[in-house]
Amino acid sequence: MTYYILHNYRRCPFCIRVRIMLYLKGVEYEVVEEPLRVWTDWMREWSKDNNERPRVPVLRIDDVVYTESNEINLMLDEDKEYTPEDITEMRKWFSWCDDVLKPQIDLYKYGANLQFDTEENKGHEKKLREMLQKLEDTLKEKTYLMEERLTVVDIAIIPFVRQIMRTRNGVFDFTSFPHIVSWANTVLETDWFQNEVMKKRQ
Ligand SMILES: N[C@@H](CCC(=O)N[C@@H](CS)C(=O)NCC(=O)O)C(=O)O
Repeated sequence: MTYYILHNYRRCPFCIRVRIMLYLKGVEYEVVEEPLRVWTDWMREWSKDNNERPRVPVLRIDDVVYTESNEINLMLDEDKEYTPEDITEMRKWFSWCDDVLKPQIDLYKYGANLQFDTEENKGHEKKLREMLQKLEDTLKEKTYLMEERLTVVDIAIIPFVRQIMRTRNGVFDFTSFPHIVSWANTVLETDWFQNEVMKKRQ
């Protein structure tokens, strides 16, 4: 029998991506919690041997080790047939999320150089709103980003929308992004997300 182990940090949006996919695929897995910076011995040793900085998620399937949340999800989703054009479109969304949206969320959350400043935050919020507008405009046309069903692309981005929703007790005003909210809630408000994917394990 194939054995799955996920090195995980509960609130990490990258880990949430993978836990959503594992749930949707019905995969049973063991969780190893990684309190960031106090890595488990396995994690420290694996990173040292592979000359990689320790980061979660890491998914181990028997003896094979997978890193990078979106790559893990594509691999878990391999029963779906995607054309090369689909993959190109998916990777565009992945890099928009990880290289454009995520850094802006970090600025909005923590400030430049982790120095939060109320005045500067207004500028960070404005920029974040401009980015979310792109998502809102796409979701005006369709229920999900790529197909008429939840795909790896939605699963990649929804955990980051959740992060914005939870920053400073939900102060971010989503009134002008109704499509983003209802799209994200097709995952975030489900029982399976709240009780299985976000289950507290320790
Ligand atoms: N590109 C990676 C990013 C993973 C990542 O940055 N994880 C964070 C947790 S949210 C982490 O492990 N940070 C520890 C560190 O960077 O030292 C992925 O998609 O899996």
